Amino acid sequence: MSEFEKYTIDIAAHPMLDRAKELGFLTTFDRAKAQEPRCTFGNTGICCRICLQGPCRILPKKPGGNKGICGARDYTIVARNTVRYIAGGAAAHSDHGREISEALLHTAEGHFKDYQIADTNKLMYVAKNIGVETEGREINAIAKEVANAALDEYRRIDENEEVTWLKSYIPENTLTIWRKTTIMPTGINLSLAKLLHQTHVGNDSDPINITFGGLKAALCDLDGSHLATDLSDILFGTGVPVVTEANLGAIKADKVNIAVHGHNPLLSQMVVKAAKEMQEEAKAAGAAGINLVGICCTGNEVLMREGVAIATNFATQELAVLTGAMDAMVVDVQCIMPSLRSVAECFQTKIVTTSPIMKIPGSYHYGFDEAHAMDSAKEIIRLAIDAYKQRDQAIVNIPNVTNKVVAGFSLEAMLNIFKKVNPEHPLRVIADAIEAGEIKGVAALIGCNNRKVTHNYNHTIIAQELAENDVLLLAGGCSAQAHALSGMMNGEAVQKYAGEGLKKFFARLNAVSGLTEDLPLMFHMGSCVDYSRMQLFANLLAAEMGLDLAELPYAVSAPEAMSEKAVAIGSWNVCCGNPMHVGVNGPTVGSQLVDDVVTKIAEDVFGGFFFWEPDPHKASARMIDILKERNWKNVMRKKARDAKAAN
Ligand code: MSK
Repeated sequence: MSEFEKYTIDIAAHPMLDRAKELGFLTTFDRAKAQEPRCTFGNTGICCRICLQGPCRILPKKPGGNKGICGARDYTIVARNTVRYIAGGAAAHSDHGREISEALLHTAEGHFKDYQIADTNKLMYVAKNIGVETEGREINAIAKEVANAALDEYRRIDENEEVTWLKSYIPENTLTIWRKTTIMPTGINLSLAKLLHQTHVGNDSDPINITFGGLKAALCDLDGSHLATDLSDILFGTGVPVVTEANLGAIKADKVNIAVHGHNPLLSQMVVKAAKEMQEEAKAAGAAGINLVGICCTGNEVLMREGVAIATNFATQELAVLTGAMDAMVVDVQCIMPSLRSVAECFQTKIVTTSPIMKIPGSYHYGFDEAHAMDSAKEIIRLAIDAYKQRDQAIVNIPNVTNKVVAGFSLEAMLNIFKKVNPEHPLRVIADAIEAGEIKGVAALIGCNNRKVTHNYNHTIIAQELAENDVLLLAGGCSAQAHALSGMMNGEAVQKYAGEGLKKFFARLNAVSGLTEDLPLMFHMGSCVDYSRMQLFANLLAAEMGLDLAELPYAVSAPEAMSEKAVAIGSWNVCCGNPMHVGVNGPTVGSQLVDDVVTKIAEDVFGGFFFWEPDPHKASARMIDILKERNWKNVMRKKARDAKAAN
């Protein structure tokens, strides 16, 4: 039994934490401990830091202490803090989408010679969806117009013109609710700038108005994510089922190891391509070749499209370096710990930052140039090969832990499997299973790791209990990686954890899927921008079942939510009508009023709502109850309709 069991349930992490202790390196787990006890003001969102007079805290027992210096009440402070999280998250996702849009435009114009349009079917699908003419036109002309339409989402300043992507993917009745509540975004940049203006000191103090401004920004997150997913598929291909492995054992002692980490696939895809061409250079340096592994959502991107193995997820990124066998960690944007540089100093590892907006003091910065992407990728790989030459093999210590992973389930890949059962109406396969009571519904498992809970524990318990109760699972982001690391993303896990109904459902699909492996316990749909795939899945399933999104037996869980992006993602899920579980304290708990709005009133308005539940057993039980209740209501509605028709 490891002394680190309270930190993480990942058995590969335990020996690495032992090693950190021996080396005197304080990991993120130690740093989290050092932060205890947490400031209750900050922890509940009632600390205001938006002007230089602060920080102001809500101190109800002191005369005048129930308001900030400017007079802002708890509800104003909590609402402002929460929506500023959303603005940060939506800016990150959307800017990622903008970079992909620019890359598609430059590729179509012939300026980015190393990129090509990999999926013309997806291009045609997206073009038709957003109203771009395809008939008789050249591929590059269509791609250019699609890329410009995506960039218009950012450029638009006319407040009467709505964003295109949401309009083309979201059911009309949901759009109507968004319009009535004035949260339908116009331009992404405009909406985010307006929200920061709205929450400036001395501006909006109405918590409801602020919250709805935040929801508009959350929909910008969905819009930017959706176009990022679409355009990445066009540029790099749409995921198809792949079989690979996960956990630190995917790092190989005899190879030049390179981890790709972050979110944006523009660089990592090129590293994958370059690595294939540079195996001989690695061999000339004495290695058996180049081995790529992924961390966080860049890892998910190259897993989906290229079958690259997963090394680990967010909380344990430092541990990949502690193996002593990581020669380079190439990072792009978001979720990259600044501490990576300090741990890398203990070894030969090069931490290579590549984005002008993500540098770590003391690490190696290589400005990635998309116009010469292949050359850039090759230079970065050469750095790793040089580092390998300096590696001390005597100190390499790679935990012998890997698990089989069956992943790569873009929505298109899933539909292709369902089409083998029902070619005309592929999602009828799921609808029939729900209506027959074989499965209770669908749950999307998403989000990060959060040091306030034991690493990967909540993810695992919730997934296992939902599966045992016949809930079909989708997974993405670091949540998907948690399941991959612990061996829950393969066919064997279905036998081990699924209830009888879910087993029967998978058995029918396995009989026709044509895959070399049985389907896994959950469909890994990609990175955190790819949660847009999950929402599209929900939209199509609701249409197939003749339901509104708010009636669909579909729920979402982020058991270890951490980032600002997670706040934005949770918020757009609520706007879409989805029950949204969060396994850590919500940012609104400091104000009863704002908390009631997002956990109760939201359901009356959108059909979706947040619920905070740190106990994973209670969380899965509540999700199952929600799915059962939605199913029961749907049966009652149908009975009422049938009775009316019979009269
Ligand atoms: S990487 S946002 S820790 S899912 Fe997308 Fe993981 Fe959350 Fe980052």
